[in-house]
Amino acid sequence: MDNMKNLIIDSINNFVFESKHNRILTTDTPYFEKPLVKFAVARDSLFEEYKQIIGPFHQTPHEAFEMEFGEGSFHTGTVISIVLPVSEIIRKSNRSQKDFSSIEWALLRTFGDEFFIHLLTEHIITLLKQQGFRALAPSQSKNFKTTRTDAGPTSNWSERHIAYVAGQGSFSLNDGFITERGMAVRMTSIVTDAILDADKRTVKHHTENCLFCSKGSCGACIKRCPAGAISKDGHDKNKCFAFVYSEEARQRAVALGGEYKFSAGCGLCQTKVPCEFNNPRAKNK
Ligand code: B12
Repeated sequence: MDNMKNLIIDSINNFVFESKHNRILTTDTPYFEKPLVKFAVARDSLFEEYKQIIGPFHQTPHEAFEMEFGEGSFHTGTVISIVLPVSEIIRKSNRSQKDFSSIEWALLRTFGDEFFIHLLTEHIITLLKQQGFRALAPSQSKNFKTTRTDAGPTSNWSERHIAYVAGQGSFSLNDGFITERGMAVRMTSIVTDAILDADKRTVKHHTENCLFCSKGSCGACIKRCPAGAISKDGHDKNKCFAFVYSEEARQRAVALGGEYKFSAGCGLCQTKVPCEFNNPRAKNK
């Protein structure tokens, strides 16, 4: 199935390079650069373990597929994890920010994270259908939910946990996921009944790529957070949520042409930090 994998990877790359929707209209700045695409076996036991680690509501690929296509429709298959690195121009624009996201980062939130990623997953699902397979992007499906728990908002399909299974990297002190292209990335995933070879996990511990968690050094993201939501003890999701989705941030998104419900993002903890655009632990491996 190597040909099939190559077809999927090429198709994702081409869409990111060529789509006019991967551009800020007024400046032609791309939202995303060359993606990282990795594959996980849908029956990987970690997906079941997430019912303990995250909560029983977190779907396995099997459950997500059957919610979409009906009971008994899934036997085996693959989860495709797609990491989209935020473009250098947008990352740089956010580096100089101290109190809230740059204009470019705010536009990325509505038009990159939401509209473009939706178009990209639709494109790949259509490709898989043309090849005789069924597929869905659980984060875009009607069954996707984010609920409030005491620890903060939590969804029933966590892209970072999916990326972890596929070997894309690890979590960090601030919860952000550090890939080989750093933390200033967005991610999405597709579950399919196509059987494709899986990638190997690159880390032994779920916070291995973070300098603070693995070596006790750094902690740069603590100082970058304008909401005081990050400390040596980790990330306070409720404080982060209150800041990222404040009325002020939502109105700022609208004033810039974005959507109220998506707000203006923040991402200060993902920029001007050693893990912004690469894995700071890569050289030590
Ligand atoms: C709800 C949500 C939020 C909430 C809560 C965030 C959170 N940490 O859960 C709020 C509103 C606060 C938020 C804020 C932001 N978000 Co948000 N958000 C989501 C969403 C929709 C779901 C996340 C979720 O429910 N995760 C599940 C919970 C359980 O994850 P967790 O608490 O981080 O998990 C911890 C434990 O599980 C633990 N763990 C414990 N034991 C073990 C053992 C193993 C083996 C493993 C693997 C893990 C593990 O590891 C984690 C770290 O401590 C995702 C999209 C998606 N569908 O995934 C985007 C997403 C996480 N957000 C994203 C972004 C970019 C942001 C912001 C920067 C805002 C912005 N767009 O500018 C901020 C930054 C927050 C931060 N530092 O993490 C990106 C993250 C990219 C990255 N590199 O990490 C995502 C993936 C969106 C995307 N499509 O790319 N977000």
